[in-house]
Amino acid sequence: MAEALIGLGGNLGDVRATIARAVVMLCDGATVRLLARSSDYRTEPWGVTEQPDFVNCCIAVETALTPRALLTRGLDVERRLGRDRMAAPRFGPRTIDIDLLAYDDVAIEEPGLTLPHPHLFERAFVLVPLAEIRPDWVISGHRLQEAAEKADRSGIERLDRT
Ligand code: PH2
Ligand code: MG
Ligand code: MG
Repeated sequence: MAEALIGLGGNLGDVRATIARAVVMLCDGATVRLLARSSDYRTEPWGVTEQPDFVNCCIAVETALTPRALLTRGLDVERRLGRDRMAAPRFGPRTIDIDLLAYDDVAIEEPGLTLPHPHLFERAFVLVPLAEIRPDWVISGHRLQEAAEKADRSGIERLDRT
């Protein structure tokens, strides 16, 4: 069994409800088991700033799937929740985005799958929820708690439970 960190986010529709459904669909309890789930956060859009705010969260899972199979499961859940990759520009609005962020201490560079996620440390909307659930996890020599403290947290607001 491996442990993986997954980021979820979106900014179209009822995102908190969509994220909740995505977590259930990802974690079947057999090959993927939910270990921890962060709070939801309202986050200012990064990359393309002229779009609605996002909601982001992160989960930690225990899994028997390979990194590639876990990625494929995430893409499949995105599709089943109505995400149309053809319709959306890069960094643009989306109903749901599911990103595989880390998988044990595996390093992979393949088409469509880079681990750890290459832009993790640039993105407070990923670091802050990750540090909430896995403060002591070390990625590329950085403890997540310290990385989150260094990140620019302006525009990141923790949301109360629904
Ligand atoms: N995802 C993007 C682009 N910009 N900004 C925030 N705040 N949250 C995201 O999840 C996000 C983003 C593309 O994946
Ligand atoms: Mg993303
Ligand atoms: Mg993605």
